[in-house]
Amino acid sequence: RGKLERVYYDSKTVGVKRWMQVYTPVGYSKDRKYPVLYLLHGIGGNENEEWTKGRAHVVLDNLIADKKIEPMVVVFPNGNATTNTAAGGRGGGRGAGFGGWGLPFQNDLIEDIIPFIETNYSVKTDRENRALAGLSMGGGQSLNIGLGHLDVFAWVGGFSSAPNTNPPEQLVPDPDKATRQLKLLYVSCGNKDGLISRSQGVHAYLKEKNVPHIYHVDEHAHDFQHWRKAVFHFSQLIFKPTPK
Ligand code: FER
Repeated sequence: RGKLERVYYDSKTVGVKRWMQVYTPVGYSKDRKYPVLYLLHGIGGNENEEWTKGRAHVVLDNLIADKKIEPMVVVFPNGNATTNTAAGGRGGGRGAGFGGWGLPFQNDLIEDIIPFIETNYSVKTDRENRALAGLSMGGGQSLNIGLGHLDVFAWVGGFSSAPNTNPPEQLVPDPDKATRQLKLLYVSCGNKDGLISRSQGVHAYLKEKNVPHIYHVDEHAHDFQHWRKAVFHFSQLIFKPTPK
């Protein structure tokens, strides 16, 4: 089993100390450097530690034990970057521009969280060793921020992405550039999920523009049956020779 710890960091973006959970794999050692997956929760999450309550770290433990994935550091931030550190989910969630979930979280991730992780953990610091994925609200954030920062992330995944997802032509304004830069773009949703039209729209646009991606639809709804499978699948594709 790896280790989950709560760490506090100074968010210059928000102006307060915030916290996140960091998973280090079994045998984590400063003698080696690890790739990093940033994994974002949904609107009901974080103060409830959504991904880890959903046992995502156990899925990763098992895949590492089976040598199916690279040992990696996984960061579970709070995706609602407001001064109310207890807010997590709905607090400020649906305001104009989606409150703390929009630009504030983008800045918190890029300017505060990633530098904190790269200073305090033994990790690789190039784009091909950073992945960004999330569920629902966090799926929308991952597509928005990840595709908007191809210089930072080479692997991007949106699971059951919510209505905060930018329109596809805004997500990928330059299909050739995205095709060149991305190692993986993964879009998944359950076919019983009321939000599936967002994922369908992204997939249709990517297909039309010939941007390589994985589009995975299963039989689940907006729930952890889908998300556990998504993280099981996505984590086995990242930090490896490109599946393209
Ligand atoms: C919405 C429906 C769902 C919405 C967000 C969600 C902001 C997010 C759901 C989740 O994160 O689980 O209309 O608008």
